[in-house]
Amino acid sequence: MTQRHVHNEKLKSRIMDADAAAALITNGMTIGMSGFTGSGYPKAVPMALARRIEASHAAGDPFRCRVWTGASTGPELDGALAKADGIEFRLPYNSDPIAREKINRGEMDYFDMHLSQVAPMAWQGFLGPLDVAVVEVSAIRTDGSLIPSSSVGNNKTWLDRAGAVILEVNRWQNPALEGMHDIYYGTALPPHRVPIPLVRPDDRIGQSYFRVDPDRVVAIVETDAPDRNLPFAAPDAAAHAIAGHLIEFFRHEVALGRLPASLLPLQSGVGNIANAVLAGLVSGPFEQMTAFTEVIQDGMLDLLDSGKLRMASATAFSLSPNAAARLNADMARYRDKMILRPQEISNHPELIRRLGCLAMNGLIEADIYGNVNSTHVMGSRIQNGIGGSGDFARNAYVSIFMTPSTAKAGKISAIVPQASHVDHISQDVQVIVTEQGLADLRGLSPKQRAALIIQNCAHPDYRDALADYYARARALSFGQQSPCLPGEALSWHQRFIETGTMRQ
Ligand code: 0RQ
Repeated sequence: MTQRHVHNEKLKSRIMDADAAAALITNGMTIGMSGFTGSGYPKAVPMALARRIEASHAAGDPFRCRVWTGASTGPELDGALAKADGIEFRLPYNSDPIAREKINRGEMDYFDMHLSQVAPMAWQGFLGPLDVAVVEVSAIRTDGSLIPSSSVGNNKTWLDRAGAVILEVNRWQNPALEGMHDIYYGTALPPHRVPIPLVRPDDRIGQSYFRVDPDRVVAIVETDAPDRNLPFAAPDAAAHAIAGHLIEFFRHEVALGRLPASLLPLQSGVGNIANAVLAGLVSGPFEQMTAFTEVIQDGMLDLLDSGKLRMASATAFSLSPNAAARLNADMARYRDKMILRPQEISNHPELIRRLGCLAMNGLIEADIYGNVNSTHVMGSRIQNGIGGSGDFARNAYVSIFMTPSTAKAGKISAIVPQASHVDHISQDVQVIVTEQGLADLRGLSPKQRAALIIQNCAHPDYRDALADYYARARALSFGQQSPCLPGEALSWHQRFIETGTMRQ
């Protein structure tokens, strides 16, 4: 195998195969892995580690690890390690189905946390020691500095904090990624923190490379494997309707002078609805837009290509195979319009507030007062995690949540009397959009919100049941600020568990 992506002479001597590198990891270690929304995660060492763990189970001497990442990874990491029963503890975000099952069966501890807080908490020492970093990079330069890969995530922190460093140098990653990244080394803990000097989404405030202490690099593994790039479903009618309502809302805000004609920096969650909204903006009236977000997905590339989006700042890519090929074929051009930063910067509450981001995220359910559940089905079963939605929702200029009005082929209403779990309190939720319509909740009392959400957002199949509940809550509730009938509100969910449908 050619070594053309490892240019530092000293580090060349640490090249080994994945099995030899995985053998350096021992029982109970905490591993900081790269990876964010399926990009830039290590692909060979976790698989080798999973094989070793499987063998250790077979030999009756099992070991398990604690795994920290940027966000979700891919089947070669979370999937393989969870399948081998090798993860004892996981943070901060997971979307792998095998790991999800383990967590929901109570066999894996999971700390679901705000993505902006991972690096600061690691530095504060709140999370315990970090034994080893396993980080994918696209190349090692002559001076030993590292060219980051297709995600940045928490890699800067893992490389600085870990006792030992294992690097995967992935030749599949495009060399033209060099120069796209902006790695800011100016963060510090209180009382030494200073303002972050970023005032526009396109500001570059750091350097293009990670630094690493070469003496702590214990292994380098060369790989040549693609990221987990999943196709997006073509937007359905609901997604188109949601995009339409949202674009109409933005138009209205511009007309009232509450948003500039180029809007404000966009943050868009992951998933098909978010992608459809971005696609809708391609034919919308807004020009010279910017994005200050976590993830660059297909819709962002389309917006860049259309010329409507001037630039995008994020921490990772999350692309379909076709979009990844498009990006790779034209990386040098896209590089000038994109910046990948550490997630403590891409999701920094102070920057989100200062820039005035328009936050657009998905949800599992919202209640009639606008409390949003983004994470737990029926209040107890984790879907993915809060991800960056909390970082953005609380600090955005306008905090928008969007969802189809029903889930599971219409059997479940996404609008409920009382959320079975709350990630985003009503104060952090300013607009809710479904295919039925949009509820602008800014400045409204809980009772005003309830009337609007039921009327504008609930599916007609559930509107009467919600209105009936609300009327009885108005009559019978202990208090009248946020009228509620707790027993009945929770039975709304119970009914689904018992009958498989909420429909009467
Ligand atoms: O289940 O996969 O078994 O069919 O939840 O729902 O409809 O595919 O929607 O992909 O947009 O995800 C909130 C999970 C929405 C996502 C959430 C079931 C549904 C399906 C997924 P199946 P859909 P989406 C930036 C911001 C938190 C992180 C975040 C999320 C599955 O948006 O993870 O915002 N958000 N990050 O059937 C029962 C309901 C349900 C339901 C949906 N009411 N009851 N099941 N489902 N609603 C990105 C990052 O931070 C990385």
